[in-house]
Amino acid sequence: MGDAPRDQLGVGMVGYSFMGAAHSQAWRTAPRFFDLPLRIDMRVVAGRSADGVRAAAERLGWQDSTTDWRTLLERDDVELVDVCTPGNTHAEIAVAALDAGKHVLCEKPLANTVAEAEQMAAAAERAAERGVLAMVGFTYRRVPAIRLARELVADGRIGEVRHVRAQYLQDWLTDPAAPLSWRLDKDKAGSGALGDIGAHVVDLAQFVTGESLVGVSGLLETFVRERPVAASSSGLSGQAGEGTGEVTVDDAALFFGRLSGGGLASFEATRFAAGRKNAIRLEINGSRGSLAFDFEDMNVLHFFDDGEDARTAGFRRIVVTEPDHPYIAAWWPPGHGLGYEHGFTHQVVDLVEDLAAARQPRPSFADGLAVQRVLDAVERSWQQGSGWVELS
Ligand code: SOE
Repeated sequence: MGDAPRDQLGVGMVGYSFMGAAHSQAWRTAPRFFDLPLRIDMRVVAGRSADGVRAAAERLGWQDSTTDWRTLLERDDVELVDVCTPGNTHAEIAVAALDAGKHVLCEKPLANTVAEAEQMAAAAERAAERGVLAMVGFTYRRVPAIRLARELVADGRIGEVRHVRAQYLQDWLTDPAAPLSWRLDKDKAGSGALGDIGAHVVDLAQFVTGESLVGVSGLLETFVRERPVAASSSGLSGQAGEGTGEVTVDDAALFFGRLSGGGLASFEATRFAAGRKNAIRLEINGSRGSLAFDFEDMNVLHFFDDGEDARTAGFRRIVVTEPDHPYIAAWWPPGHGLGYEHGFTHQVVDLVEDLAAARQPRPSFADGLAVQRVLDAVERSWQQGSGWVELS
């Protein structure tokens, strides 16, 4: 690139809570550690409360704020809209932004229903014909150890995939006094643990193996059906207010499926795994070896090579902090490790590089729709007594 001036990427973000803060730090940090082909300009953040959004703009580093996300679409200095709102608003905002010629980054899961996700994927396809691109934010794809796992599978290091064992375990709802939040409201979130965190492991299983699920069977459970209404909330926690309300989503989801290559996959997503804070566990057993990952030790990937001398073979603990590992060279000296927020930063890096190259970023809205279809199939299976549901 030399010293030529870079084209600018003006960003407008909608929503400024937990995910908005995570995305803001990524937009701020990416150009400070990576040599990006576009100059990121954090133009404006939108949110419903005038005071709240003004304070968020100040705190998170946005130049301007607004209470009306539609104004982002009218601004010539906004080239990309980053959607960090609850799922029930994704389709409306993302479709309007794409139709207005803005690139879109949309938080996961893509939508609350398959119908909305289809509408979004169709809008993305239309927009792509005009060079306007869309991506869904399955950020854990950008964890270096996960990216390395994908490379090893693609290189044939574990052979044909026989088993995927995927879990996403959290415990922020074990206390029945934890108040209701939008994540417990079907109208806003679409589903509970299934869509919020199960979606991540479905995406990871398909991403790392390079295969897709062709059918599933599932079981959902809501352990605590009534909770205090929230007087206020911040991130995943909140203050209980007066009275109680109904939990309208699942607390936990258990499902299994078959992969397109013939392997078997099992999934567990729960917010009731006491002591498990953000345990994303992925184990893949192939015909030549295995891989295992746990986000609670996110800088490590375990690798077993079945071709090794049986006397010394065993799971190898690879510390994924070396310059030869994905994304690492841009960060700290070898061995110093990364955290939760780095996945979001890498997401921005990959997205900006794809936009500059006019290349479809992945996961695309079509990829997000594929995950949505799996979530929907799990729900339908549960409604039909956990019967098998085919995915085309
Ligand atoms: C809550 O379960 C949550 O914040 C998810 O919504 C995010 O996608 C995940 O990264 C962390 O947990």
